[in-house]
Parts: sequence; structure tokens; C-alpha cells
Amino acid sequence: MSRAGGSRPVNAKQPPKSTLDQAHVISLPRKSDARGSLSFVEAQRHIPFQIKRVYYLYGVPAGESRGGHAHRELDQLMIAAAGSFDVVLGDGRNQRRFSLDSPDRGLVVPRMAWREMENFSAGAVCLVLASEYYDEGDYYRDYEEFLRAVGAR
Ligand code: T46
Repeated sequence: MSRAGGSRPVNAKQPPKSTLDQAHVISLPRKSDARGSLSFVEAQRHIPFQIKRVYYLYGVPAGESRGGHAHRELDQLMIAAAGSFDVVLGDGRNQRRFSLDSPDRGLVVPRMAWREMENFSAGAVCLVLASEYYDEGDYYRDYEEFLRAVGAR
């Protein structure tokens, strides 16, 4: 059926957002006064999932990178609780780089996104809120296997 000149038919399904389009930076509340600042994250208000696990990366040596994997069913929010770092996300075809440098912003990292973290500043802390408990079986750690899973091989 031609769409020429016409609008999308009623009830037509929107194409699913690609993995990289689902990744986005959110602004978190920040309460500041003379004593400093406080930010917070509420599950299913600021982020679209329940939080089952919290972990954090710290003491990353200069020039070191982390990540190099994807998750089958894990969604996460990454926050630069201190310092800064970059997160490079890939869907097997394209990449997007996000720079995190403020505790009042968080990067929503969807499942099935290959992630590399790099350019950690001295003293950086990467705080991660995760939708699932730790499960090594949820990881793609082999890039070729990941490419096959997303149909890029
Ligand atoms: C991710 C990035 C941002 C656990 O025992 N429990 C945990 O909750 C986690 C996250 C890891 N581990 C173990 C597994 C390894 O033996 O800790 C060790 C280091 O984990 P990994 O090499 O996966 O660390 P990163 O920094 O490369 O990746 C981690 C997360 O695994 C990953 O989900 O998105 O941080």
C-alpha cells in the first residue's frame, strides 16, 4: 500500500526504537543549599525499571577502560557520582558516545547495548543502578557472539 501523501494508518505499529535510541541521559533532581547538594533516583519515576542491585566502580587507573560486554536482559542507569568518564554504546552497527561528568545526570543503558567505559578522571566513581541481580549468564562477553545475536553477522 502506498503511503504517498498519506499519514500513518491508524493502529499501525510504530517501529521499535533501536537500542541506541533507547539510551539517553536523564536529569536527576538536585537539592542544593549552603550544606551542599543532594540528588536522588526513584525507581519507575525517574527510570523505567525497579532497582534490584547497586554497584559502583572506583579506583580506575589512568588510561584503563572497563566494560566490553552487553547484557541480554539487564537495564541500567549509570551516574558519575564523582569525576567523569565516557560510555561508548554500540548496537553492532553504530556507536554513540556519552560523557558523564555530573552527579545530577544519569545515562539509561538498555539491554543489548555493547558498552565500553573509558577516559576515567582521577577519583571517578561510576554508580550503577541495575534492574536485575548479578548473573554471569546474562552477559555477552564475546563480541562475535553479540554481533550474531543482534543480526550484524
Ligand atoms: C556494566 C559495567 C558498567 C559481581 O560479582 N557482581 C556484580 O554485581 C558485578 C557488576 C560484577 N561482579 C564481578 C564479575 C567480575 O568477576 O566483578 C568482577 C568485575 O566485573 P566486570 O569485569 O563485569 O566489570 P566491568 O566494570 O567491566 O563491568 C561492570 C558490569 O559488569 C557491567 O554490567 O555494565 O560495569
